[in-house]
Amino acid sequence: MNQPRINQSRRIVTELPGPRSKELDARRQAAVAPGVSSVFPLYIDRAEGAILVDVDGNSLIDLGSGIAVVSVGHADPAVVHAVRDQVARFTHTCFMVSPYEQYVAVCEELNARTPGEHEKRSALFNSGAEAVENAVKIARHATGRDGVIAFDHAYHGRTNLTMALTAKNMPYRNRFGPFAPEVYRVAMSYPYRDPEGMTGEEAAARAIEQMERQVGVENAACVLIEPIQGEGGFIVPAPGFLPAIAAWCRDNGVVFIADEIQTGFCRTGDWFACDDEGVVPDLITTAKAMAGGMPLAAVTGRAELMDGVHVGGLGGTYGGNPVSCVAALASIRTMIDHDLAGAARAIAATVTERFSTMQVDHPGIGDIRGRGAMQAIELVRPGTKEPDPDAAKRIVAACHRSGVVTLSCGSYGNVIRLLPPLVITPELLDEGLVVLADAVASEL
Ligand code: PLZ
Repeated sequence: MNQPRINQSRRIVTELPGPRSKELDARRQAAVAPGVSSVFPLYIDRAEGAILVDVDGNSLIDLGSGIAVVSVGHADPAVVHAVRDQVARFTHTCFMVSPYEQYVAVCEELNARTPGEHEKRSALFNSGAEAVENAVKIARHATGRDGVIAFDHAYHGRTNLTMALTAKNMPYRNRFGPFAPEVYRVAMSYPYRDPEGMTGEEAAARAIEQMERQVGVENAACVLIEPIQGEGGFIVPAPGFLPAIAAWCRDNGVVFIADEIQTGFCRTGDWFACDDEGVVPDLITTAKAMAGGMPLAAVTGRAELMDGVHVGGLGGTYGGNPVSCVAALASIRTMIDHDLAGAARAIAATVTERFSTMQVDHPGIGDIRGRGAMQAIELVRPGTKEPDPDAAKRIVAACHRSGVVTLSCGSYGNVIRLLPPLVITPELLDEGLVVLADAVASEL
């Protein structure tokens, strides 16, 4: 039953994409809706650790983790074992019909590990967007207010409400409206692009003024924020920003929701990004890395908010699927047993050192930022802060041609981000960074 172990090294044996990938891509063109795109059409056959093996036998270094999902690595033995065992036991009953322990155990883990010592409850869903939708439902139910406040550069999903909450038009919103009402947008703390020297407290005051003027406290159900923005460009707010926003929410009876779907579960070097400044959200949304590649998402929050929702008010056919739940329990175990938060901090040290060296030679690297194993460079025209999205495209494409999966992001499309599996070996990370440095040298 066991697959042969995959060597943790890069090995390119065909042109990229190879002939089998090209064949599959031709079938795809005829069968798959083009609205669903792929950053690089190499079709994957299997994967382990930080290596993807494509259908032509090429071994690629994965510095994206399927967008921050396989933090425990591809085919983590504990996850594989738990999933296999659960599939054979039972795959579905619907928790709303016949409950099972695995769901309860995941909620216990979430309640214990998310920020804050208060009494908590959790509810499980399938996708990040669904978790965000439910967090808003819970906040509205608890407050009896409608207004939802989100930030510039935010990304919260592709469903109708979460599209409304997402800041970027192309590709997420364009021609997909009308959007859900009662969504407001205020300024994010974006140290690289804010006025020089603006503190986190000043940036928070700017956002709070907008909230009070545009929405009004008595209409604001919740403030929703990614503690470090993901798709928007790995924007780390200035210190003091999040605590000041959270304090304003507390003082005004507004529910503070942290969207930790991309930042959660050891990615930033802590269990959650909010831990860094001791910020305690009222509600927190999680997904992605929680279940090591199986679809699972959650809302976790203060018992008094969560308990307010009427019985039957939350749910869904597949939410908290038992196979996903055991994958989550195994992933969390792996994070603890292998100190993956510590691993994320070690990755940060390696990556930021390499990025700083690159920046010396390349003034097109305007900013280096991130936390833990969530690191990025923002590309600009040298001597300016004018975004250079073409450079990002060229560099990402050059990495792909060399067998290293990197991703771009950012409101301006000019940010290259790294989200390696936290179990990546130092040698493989180094090799990936050398390829990226070569791509920067040839394309910038
Ligand atoms: N909130 C903070 O990062 C998903 C999006 C990929 P779903 N980010 C990857 C794409 O282009 O669709 C994300 C996120 C944050 C919510 C979501 C949404 O999570 O599981 O994709 O619905």
